[in-house]
Amino acid sequence: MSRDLVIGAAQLGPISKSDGREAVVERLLALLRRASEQGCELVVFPELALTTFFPRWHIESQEEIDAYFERDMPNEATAPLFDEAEKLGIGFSLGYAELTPDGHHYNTQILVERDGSVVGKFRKVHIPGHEENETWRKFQHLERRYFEPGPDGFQVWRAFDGIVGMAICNDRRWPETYRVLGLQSVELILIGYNTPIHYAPDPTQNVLQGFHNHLVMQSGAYQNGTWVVGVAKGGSEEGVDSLAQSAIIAPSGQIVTQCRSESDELAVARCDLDLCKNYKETLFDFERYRMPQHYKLITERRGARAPE
Ligand code: ING
Repeated sequence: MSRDLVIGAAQLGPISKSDGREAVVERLLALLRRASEQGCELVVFPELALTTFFPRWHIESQEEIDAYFERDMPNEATAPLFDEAEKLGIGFSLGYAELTPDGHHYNTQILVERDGSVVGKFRKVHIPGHEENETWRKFQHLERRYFEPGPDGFQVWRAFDGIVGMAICNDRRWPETYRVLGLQSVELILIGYNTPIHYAPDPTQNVLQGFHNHLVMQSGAYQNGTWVVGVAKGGSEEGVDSLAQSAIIAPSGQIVTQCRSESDELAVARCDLDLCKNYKETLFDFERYRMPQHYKLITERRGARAPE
């Protein structure tokens, strides 16, 4: 048996501060149309895909901050993307900054089915970086100032004839993300990211960014028997270099396709969701082999504690 889904990882190059959403949506549309020509049924765009990565700046004015957020989805700027996708019969997932009617700020990713219906929204759980302006840094990473953690955790949805979950950027570094999705029988995890190459708290990690990116996503895929699609906004954006290397990863943990550039690029793979069974029903048969009575510390304890 096979349950093939053709997926496009739609990597973006940099978005300047001065780029309007309309210009960005034109780039998304170009990738969407290319994906359609290549037979894609699902296109995955990166985290915060409509604007520049604004948490790199300390912005004083709440009005200026809120201008990076979307109050509705779709809205005027993104309607052409939703309309074209529906017309082409392609589903997509898109990351953006969300300002809810009751005033919550989330780092959000939406999933839309091939018929244009909204499957669901995921709000980033692990918010990285710092809260206060740290002037010693070459650039800021103020996600913890601008975003609240998503209140709904990690959910899955029945969509695209499979079981689909989402995670955003820093979420991908945590094994709990994949496991919580794995325990809901996830078959496909969609992840967008913006990862600056320079890591100010420990620059020895700079040279390892590409390795760590693939390390965590390949491990998460293998250890839970799921497909993982990781999509970057990469390249040099407002003077900050960000990792590209978008990839589609099989339940074996192998990368089946990967972007080669740091700009707008589509990487396509035919993903057989039935391949998940090879892992979920053998080595990682959770019901048979997991020992949750020995995993209690994972939810009981937040920080590590050394023995006396
Ligand atoms: N970016 C980062 C990531 O985990 C981060 C978090 C912050 C990395 C600072 C390096 C330095 O890739 C996002 N957008 O979560």
